[in-house]
Amino acid sequence: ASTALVPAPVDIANKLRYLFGRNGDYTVTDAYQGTAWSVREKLIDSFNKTHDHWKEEDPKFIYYLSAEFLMGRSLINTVYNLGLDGEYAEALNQLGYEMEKVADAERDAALGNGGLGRLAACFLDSMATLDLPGWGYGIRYKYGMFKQALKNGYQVELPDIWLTKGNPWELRRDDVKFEVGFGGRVERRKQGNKEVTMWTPSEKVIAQAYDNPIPGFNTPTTSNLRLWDAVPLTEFDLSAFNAGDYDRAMLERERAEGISAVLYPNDSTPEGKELRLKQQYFFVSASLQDVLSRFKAVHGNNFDLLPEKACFQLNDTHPTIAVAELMRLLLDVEGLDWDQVWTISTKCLNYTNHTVMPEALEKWPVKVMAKMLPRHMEIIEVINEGWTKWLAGHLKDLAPEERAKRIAAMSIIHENPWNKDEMLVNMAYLAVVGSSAVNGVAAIHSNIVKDEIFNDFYQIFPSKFQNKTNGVTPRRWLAWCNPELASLITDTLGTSEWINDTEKLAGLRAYASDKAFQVKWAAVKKAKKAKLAELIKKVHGDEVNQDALFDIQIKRIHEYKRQYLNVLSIIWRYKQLKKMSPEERKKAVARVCVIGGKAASAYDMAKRIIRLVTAVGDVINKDPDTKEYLRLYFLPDYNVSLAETIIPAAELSQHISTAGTEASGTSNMKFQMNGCLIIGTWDGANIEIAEETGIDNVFVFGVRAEEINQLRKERKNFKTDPRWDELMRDIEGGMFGDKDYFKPLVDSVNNMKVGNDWFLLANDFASYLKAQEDVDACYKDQSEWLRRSIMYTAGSGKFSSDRTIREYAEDIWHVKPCRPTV
Ligand code: 26Y
Repeated sequence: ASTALVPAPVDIANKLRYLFGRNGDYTVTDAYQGTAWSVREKLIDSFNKTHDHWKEEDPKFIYYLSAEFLMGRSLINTVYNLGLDGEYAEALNQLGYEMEKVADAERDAALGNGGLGRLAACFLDSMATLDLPGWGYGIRYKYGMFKQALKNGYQVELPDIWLTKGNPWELRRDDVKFEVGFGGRVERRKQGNKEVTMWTPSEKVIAQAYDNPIPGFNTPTTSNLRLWDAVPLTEFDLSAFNAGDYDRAMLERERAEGISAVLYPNDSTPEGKELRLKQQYFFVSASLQDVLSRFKAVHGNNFDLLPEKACFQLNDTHPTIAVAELMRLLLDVEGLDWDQVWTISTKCLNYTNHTVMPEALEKWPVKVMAKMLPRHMEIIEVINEGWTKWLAGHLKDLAPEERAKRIAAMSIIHENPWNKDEMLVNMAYLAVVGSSAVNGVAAIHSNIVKDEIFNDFYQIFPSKFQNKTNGVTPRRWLAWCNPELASLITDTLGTSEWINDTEKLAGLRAYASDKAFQVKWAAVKKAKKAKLAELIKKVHGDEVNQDALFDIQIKRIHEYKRQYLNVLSIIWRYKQLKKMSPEERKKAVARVCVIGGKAASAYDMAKRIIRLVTAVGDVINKDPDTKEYLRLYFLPDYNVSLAETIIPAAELSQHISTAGTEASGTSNMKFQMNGCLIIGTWDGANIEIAEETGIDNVFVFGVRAEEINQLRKERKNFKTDPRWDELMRDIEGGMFGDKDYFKPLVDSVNNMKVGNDWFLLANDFASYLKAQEDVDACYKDQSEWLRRSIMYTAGSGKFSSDRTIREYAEDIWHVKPCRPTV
């Protein structure tokens, strides 16, 4: 029976009584657990209804294959998306709790590193909201992204133990499991007059499905994120235990569980670890087997129909082994021929690139691949043979050397440029050759994809290449994380339709200069700033000036994102304040600067940058001359939930990557939606944000992407700004202590070292300081600042992931909405 008839407060108490053995005297965590387990049932009702409908209609599905889904918390999102917020807020009130506090007891599901993982989560929200038949597929990591703590100002990493209290947002599917094999050998046998290929893996594990229902907003649709857990085969094969081989069985358990144990905490700095390839194959194989088994249940062996029923989006190169796995399943298991399979497979697959950095494009040694996935290595070799042969024909008009050079440059299997004895499988090339569409994630990035990274391929298949500018869900990133601003917007526009149609936010432009409206707008920002101030107080014990400009940079710590440049400008500001008289200081714009983000555990330079932030903060925040005017805090353990508190409070956000390096950025869109001004380079989605907001409303600085190559060549002759030189001497001289530890940081941007300052901090330094002066001048004119702030939100319509997903659905997936009837 449905729980709909049980009043929510009773249902919450029932859940606590029967699932947790609690009888009154609840803690906040209890209140969360009871609420979550109660909401879960409504979610499952909606999930079942949707899937019954989809089963009946049999529409084409999109499967989003991603090694990462950075979901964050679910309670608030679920009750709001299902329209149960009033009912549960009221229920909790009756029990003596406040929804917001209760929601705070939930642990983040942090199964992702950063932008790429969070994008996947936003996409799921939009797919469900748009009623698109679609699932996410990934790995149910037992440990997600590490928790970051600070010890004496240095990053330390702690395990993310997120499942210990159970997970009300998932459903284990005991009837959905698949075998996934590794290693072993490949043999050919005659079967009648046909030769068949048999792969006998030396190792097998079971992929066990867990479903995570994804509620759409303002629709009965609830879709699904299916995550795979790796468990040993012996669990299901009692004879192994009966044979008395207990030790071996236990070892096997450990080995199997190792596959889904932990998310690799690297963002864009790949480690060629075999376990990572194992993870990739594990989830890809299970997902493809799952899709094919459902397809066969309805359409039998009519595989030519597959591209009309299923398509897969490869979220970066991480799931690219799907090209070979789909081929293998159709060739070896289903017995189709190569040509037919190649046609089907390329029709079903599409690839999104998220990075321009060549070192972040995955390449696996042929040796590793041949050992772990011998049949796949064979298939890739055959694909590459066919591909290079086809290329030779296609390029027949080129001079022989030129042709050979071009073919070598485009070969999926090629030499390791740093080690001539090693051959590599280039996963990005495999993805480009093996799929129908290839896209970048912002206009500038898609151009770099076409003109630089895959230019040879673009020349041959121009129509394969597309742009799909990223977006973020306006539900989580505006409506639910900033309900105060959301009600002001709804009251002003006279409708809440903007939550489904963000283009309606443009209606706010008419109020941008309206004084009365500006006052209300400012009051919301002030309330959100108070919340962030509370958090700073909790973490650092300091009270901050809530009238100061809240200046934020939150993202993974990376040299190309240039948090270091931000710190340099903060030090410069500090030095200027020190020189001023107390009277002069009173005229300065006060700032509270916040930096947050995790450094990959092996990324030494990024860890030094974190230490520089904390060391500079220690000096600045204590200085009685300046502490009224300038603060710098590092907020540890930046994650989705922290972002939901920080972003609504931000007045200025920094997106200052070297032009041409940040594929898109997505937090820039979240800040924009929340009326936060941007200081940024002409990079990634900043460009499109500036176009939508009005370029004069954005603090743009720095060199352009087209200039970068030349400037890098000339960097050793670059005459650095005297202020820059002074700051380098300060850090080197120990102004912030730890001189030896900071020395490599200073060296990394030193123009006397050929090839150094790769990210051109020194080149952008002067124009950055100038842009910061413009920020101060603008902030002094609060009415102008507020006008711009309103223009940001008003201009953010384009950056809803609903728009992005609609474009994917129309231009790449060709899937159509399919809404269950209520
Ligand atoms: C190979 C492995 C170590 C690896 C793991 C994670 C490589 C890359 C990543 C993550 C990349 C990532 O998050 N990229 C970001 O994707 C966002 C969504 O498209 C972009 O907005 C952002 O600019 C880009 O850096």
